[in-house]
Amino acid sequence: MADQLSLLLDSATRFPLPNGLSFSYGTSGFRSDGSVLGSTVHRAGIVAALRSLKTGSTVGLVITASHNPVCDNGVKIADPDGSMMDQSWEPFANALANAPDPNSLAQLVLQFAKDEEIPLGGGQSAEVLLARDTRPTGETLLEAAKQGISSIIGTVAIDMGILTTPELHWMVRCWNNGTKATESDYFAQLSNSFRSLMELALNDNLNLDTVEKKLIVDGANGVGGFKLEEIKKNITGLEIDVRNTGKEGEGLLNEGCGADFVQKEKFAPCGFGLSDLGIRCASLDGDADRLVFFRLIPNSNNKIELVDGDKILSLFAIFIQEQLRLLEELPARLGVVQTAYANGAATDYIKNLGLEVIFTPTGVKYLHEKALEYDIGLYFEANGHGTILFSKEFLSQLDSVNRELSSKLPGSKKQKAASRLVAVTQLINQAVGDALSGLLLVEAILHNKGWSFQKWCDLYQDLPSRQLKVKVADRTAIVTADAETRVVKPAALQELIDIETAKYTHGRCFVRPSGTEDVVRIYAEAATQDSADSLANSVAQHVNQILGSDIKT
Ligand code: 16G
Ligand code: MG
Repeated sequence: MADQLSLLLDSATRFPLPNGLSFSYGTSGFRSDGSVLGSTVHRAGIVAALRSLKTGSTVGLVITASHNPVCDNGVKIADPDGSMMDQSWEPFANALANAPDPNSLAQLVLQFAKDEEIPLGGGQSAEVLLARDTRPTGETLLEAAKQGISSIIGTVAIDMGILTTPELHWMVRCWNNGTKATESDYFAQLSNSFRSLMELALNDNLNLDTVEKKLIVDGANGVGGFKLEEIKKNITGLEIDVRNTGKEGEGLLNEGCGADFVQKEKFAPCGFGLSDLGIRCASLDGDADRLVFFRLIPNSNNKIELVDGDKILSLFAIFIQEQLRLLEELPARLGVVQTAYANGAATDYIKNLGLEVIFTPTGVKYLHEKALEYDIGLYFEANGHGTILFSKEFLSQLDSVNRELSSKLPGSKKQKAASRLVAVTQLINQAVGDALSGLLLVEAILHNKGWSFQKWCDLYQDLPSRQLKVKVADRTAIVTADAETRVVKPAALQELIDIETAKYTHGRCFVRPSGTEDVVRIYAEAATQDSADSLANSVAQHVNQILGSDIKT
């Protein structure tokens, strides 16, 4: 134990906490300006090493700040099944990140290890897979993570290179499942399952000419674009043109481009213009775990028609439901998970399909956890992060149904439905929302259904909505309940929101403290854009009056 203590002290001395700063493991890990994150990433490395020791499995650590500006960076930890680190460890991660000096850091580690019965001293080995995105601070921070990991005796860091966030989560999951886990395995799994799904559309008497073959993808000048360039080499039936790949001269990461920009601004990303009119387009965020689709509106100065996470979710739900309907021998409990940001029209549409819809607070970890409760759990945030989870039992039943149908009724509708479901389970990332796998699944579904982009857009009409953000003295003064749909503190605020909302047809409004920025967010929805704007504005004013703030959009 003496060796462990001195190793920790030495290592921590090289990464002192910057003066006057504090760090918090927010909705998706630690995030801040990349230049001040050395100690935080080093300490996240220690947390990851302990997590691996505790679980007796390989865990992951990824250095990225997703859709944030290029100067930011961040770090988050993936659990052995590829999902986000268990929330019960966040308080320890926070305490460690803010330990004022090497001594208190070492004491925290030793105490935590004791409380959690984590074997220190090298008796048990541990493994952390590492990845980073393309940010300039990534390389130095990766080194900090490696040093944090190796400050726990017996732990090995394995650098998987520059990856999308979902690739790393996928690798951790495969590594622990004992299945192939390299990047080329990931590419092969995506392109093979995509090919299978596309082939299942053949001979279905569909007018496949209605499905435009061309897709233009905005890579946000991040890591997803150049990965897609690799995947597309092994794909037929779809012409993918990747823009904003982050190559020299193509622009800065997430600046005027990327899924977050496109979804919030409802404008085409840079590099897109008049010549793209009528073509189906998609946008990834900087670390490729969010995906939205769009199309330019003619004569509108690059305004777009947006297909957000809600509509991707709806498309996936219809497709899965259609296959299941053909397979009465395969009963499955299908659940759809959304957050309060889901457009009311989307929720109504999905409920009208006869599906169960449940709500969780914002943040992938909450949605993912709920979706695991179903045989097939579909989850999406409106911002484009989501996936489909299949339970182990369902996967094994599907496998046997598929085998049986393939031998007894090859080529039948039922057999094709089973094979389609099998392909979906392989194409969609079971660890976390993945823009690249989601994109290919959308394309394969449109192809199977013979649907044009227009047909997809027309599933339902979004209710007009408005989002505002307000900077307040202390955003934690707002406490919400019921999946963030109601404010419980300060109680007077919810009463005012109710009064304002009641003034509008189809009015809906909620207020929540952001988990990633020092602001309070306001979301309002109503029958017309003017009413949604005015509802959001009046609620923002109430927040302003009650908590003291400046209104920002
Ligand atoms: C993070 C979350 C995302 C959530 C967003 C909310 C992950 C991987 N990402 O980007 O799910 O929608 O934060 O941000 O969990 P906000 O709390 O600032 O509104
Ligand atoms: Mg992201």
